[in-house]
Amino acid sequence: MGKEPFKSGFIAILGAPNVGKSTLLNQILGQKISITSEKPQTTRTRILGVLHRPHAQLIFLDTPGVHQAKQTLNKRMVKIALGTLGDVDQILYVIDASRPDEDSDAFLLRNLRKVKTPVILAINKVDLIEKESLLPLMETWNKRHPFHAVVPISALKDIQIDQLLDEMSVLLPEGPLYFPEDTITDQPVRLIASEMLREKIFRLTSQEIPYSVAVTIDTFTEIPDKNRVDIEATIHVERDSQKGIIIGKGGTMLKKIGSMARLDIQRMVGSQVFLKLWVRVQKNWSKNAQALSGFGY
Ligand SMILES: Nc1nc2c(ncn2[C@@H]2O[C@H](COP(=O)(O)OP(=O)(O)OP(=O)(O)O)[C@@H](O)[C@H]2O)c(=O)[nH]1
Ligand SMILES: [Mg+2]
Repeated sequence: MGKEPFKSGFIAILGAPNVGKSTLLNQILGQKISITSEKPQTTRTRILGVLHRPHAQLIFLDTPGVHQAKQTLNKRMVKIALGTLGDVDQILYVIDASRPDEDSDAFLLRNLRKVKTPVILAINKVDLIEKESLLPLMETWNKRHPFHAVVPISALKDIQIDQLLDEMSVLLPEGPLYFPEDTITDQPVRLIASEMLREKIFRLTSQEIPYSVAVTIDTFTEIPDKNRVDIEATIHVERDSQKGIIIGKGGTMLKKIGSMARLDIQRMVGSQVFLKLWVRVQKNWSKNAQALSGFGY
């Protein structure tokens, strides 16, 4: 018997906003590196995550949800997502079985046709639908694109994720070990920390607030002999009124954001975390090209 070949490659996770792309990446890795929320347009940048299997290395690129964007920030997000198309070995296309997004999917499928990259379709959130509606949905989608495989899954409930990984591994080309065995992501810890903060704001606030917020880490100081990390971060908003909402009555909202984010960051760094937060108004940053680049978008 010959030696089993080692397979590896880059896989872009693409789909409409809110279909569960980041939830799926976290479930695959068994670790939270990409933030999630019940609101669309949560992910703003390309998030890399590496899965090590016995005979394969799967390198995932989580991307912002693709939609027909109008705002400056959203246009950049879509550009980032579509920009992965040509550079990957495989595409994992994710849809939400419980809620069609015709416009976004039609737009994304048009872009998919321009590349030759093989595509696997993951029909996510099957935990939310009646069993009988799955087969017709699979048939409809099979007609829309020559997918290499169609796998119904639930990212949240961990249903059929192993089957999906098997399909993806088979389809990967033979290749090298791109990342050392202990690499999970290329994102610096402080960047993930800023994202954890942004996630809490996405989850705790409503209307335009989540979309008017960017977070930067000002200082990140490890104090090994105290097994502690001290972090100072700034929450940037676009208007004075938003600053008031983020701080909340008597500072309650800011406290809530801080304590929830602290738990996530502590789990990630494996030590105690002291978190100090500031709120700053930077007028209309989301429409300003220079400000966007400054925030890494
Ligand atoms: N019931 C159910 N909910 C899910 C599943 N997967 C994701 N969700 C939920 O769907 C919402 C969106 O999940 P995200 O992972 O943030 O979606 P996304 O595709 O990354 O969204 P964007 O980054 O905004 O494009 C969250 O509330 C998740 O908990 C699933 O399999 N079942
Ligand atoms: Mg996401």
